Amino acid sequence: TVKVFINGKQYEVPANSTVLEACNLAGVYVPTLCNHPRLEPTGACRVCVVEVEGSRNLQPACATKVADGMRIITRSERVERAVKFNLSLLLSRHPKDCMTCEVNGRCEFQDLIYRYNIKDIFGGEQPLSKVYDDSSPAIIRDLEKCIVCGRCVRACSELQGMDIYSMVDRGFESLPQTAFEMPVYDTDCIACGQCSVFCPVGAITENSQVRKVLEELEKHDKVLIVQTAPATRVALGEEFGLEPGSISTGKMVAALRRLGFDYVFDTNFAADLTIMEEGSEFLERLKNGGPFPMFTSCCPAWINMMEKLYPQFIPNVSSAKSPHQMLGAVVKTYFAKKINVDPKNIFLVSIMPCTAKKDDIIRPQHMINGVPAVDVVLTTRELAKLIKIKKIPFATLPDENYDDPLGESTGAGAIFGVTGGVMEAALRTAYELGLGKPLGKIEFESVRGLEGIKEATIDFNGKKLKVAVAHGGLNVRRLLDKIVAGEVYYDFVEIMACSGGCIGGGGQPKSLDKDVLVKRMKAIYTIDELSVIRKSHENPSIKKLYQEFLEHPLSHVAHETLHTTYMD
Ligand code: HC1
Ligand code: SF4
Repeated sequence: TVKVFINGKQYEVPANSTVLEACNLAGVYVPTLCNHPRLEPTGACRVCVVEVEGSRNLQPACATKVADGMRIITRSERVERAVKFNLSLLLSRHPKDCMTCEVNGRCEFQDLIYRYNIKDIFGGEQPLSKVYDDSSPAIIRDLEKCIVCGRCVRACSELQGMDIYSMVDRGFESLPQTAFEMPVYDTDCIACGQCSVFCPVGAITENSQVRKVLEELEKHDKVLIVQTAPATRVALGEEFGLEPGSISTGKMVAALRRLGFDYVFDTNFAADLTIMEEGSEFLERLKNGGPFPMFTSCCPAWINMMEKLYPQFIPNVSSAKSPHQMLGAVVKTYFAKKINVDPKNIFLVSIMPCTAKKDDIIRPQHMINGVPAVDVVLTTRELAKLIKIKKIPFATLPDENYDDPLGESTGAGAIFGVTGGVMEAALRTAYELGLGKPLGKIEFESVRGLEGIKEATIDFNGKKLKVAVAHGGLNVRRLLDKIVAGEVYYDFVEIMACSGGCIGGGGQPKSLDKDVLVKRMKAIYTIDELSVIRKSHENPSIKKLYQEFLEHPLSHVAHETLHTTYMD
């Protein structure tokens, strides 16, 4: 540690801290905009400037390292004047249509403008960028709102390894642009939405369907069904002021009923169903000799990446649809029949931590007898918005349960929401179904945690299975490149395009908490631990669904309903 003085008071801070981290540790407020605790600092926006004794110029706190004995001033007239000037400049080239902005009320820039009482001193005469890109079903880029912080560029490159954007200078104005200024959907973009989660303003947002869902809820001329992903329940509360990692499953279900949905089903149920199919597929491949590695298929951003950049792996990816598609397919066949309603008159919404799922639902392979299996995907953020618009008092709602028959789930289904979870759930079931004997210990610790690439060797009745788990596009690409080069061999690989898996999805609440993924991850494992049943094949509702409709895993009807194909 080193000693620093902040506004005259002495603190001890880790020697490699930035001035910003030191101030945060000391509880001293420093405004930030381009900085994000999960991205490399750049000092671009100069909103975090401070005085450092011995330096002539103000220094960006995010990009300045502490030194022993450093004297830092965060509160002075000079600092205040600089912060206000920098904010005024940004505001002068920012539209003033906050009323209709997707992130109104949740905008880091708006908060600073309010806090520093910035008036539009330049009169908003600067020309605004005209880039409006709604080519993607996943995200919308409205670059007149861009404040050039570069967080989207860094998220897409540093975390996702996709490099879709770079800062292009156009006179005094730079913008995060795609190569040749192509519509983002025509690039290699995988629709993961990380750029939208890291955008502090409304320049990149999910392609919102809130109005569409409001309209359906108000018309209510169809049977309205909703399903919720494993990872939404451990993050939704953050939008209502709860700590990251708060589990709000029961309140979320209650809110969805108050919104007017007729049935609230659980994607976790379908995660159990996925394990039945995918686990059985893996056992088949073990019998038939491959192809290996088998890759998991539930992450649609990974599927986009695979089809665009690694099409040689098409035969390797499990043919199992993702859980929310399986649930959609079961709703529009089995359940429609059960309630005697034409599938055309069912409107199914998936609440997902993910923007790529918005892209996934329009794949032609996912049509069920001429209707889409899932009609609309809302992100966790959009659900929060809907709940707020409808003035539902989230924090004081009672805990309610999911509806039958597609609402019962196990701990194995729950852990789908975190990196390593699909692998662990699949191993729990493949082991017991394959070997016909109970697992001693059902936790597979070696595939847990937030390390980017995890490997394990599992003893499968004498056969040593090599498995790997990767999450976050950059790690995924590193692992795949090694597999392509023949440097490593695995039997089974789980891939999630976002860091942390779905808990860190592009549709999750934005967070400036650097430990947000750890907190959400812990919540997911708590749900597993508290579950009475923790293996997918022991889910009674799954057993019943096979008895009444699907016959057995990989049956003809299961293939027709629950499996898919890929294309390059
Ligand atoms: Fe996921 Fe999945 S776990 S992909 O990470 O397989 O989005 O939460 O819903 O479908 O179950 C996301 C989460 C989600 C699917 C499941
Ligand atoms: Fe990059 Fe993902 Fe944004 Fe596409 S959606 S530009 S891949 S961060």
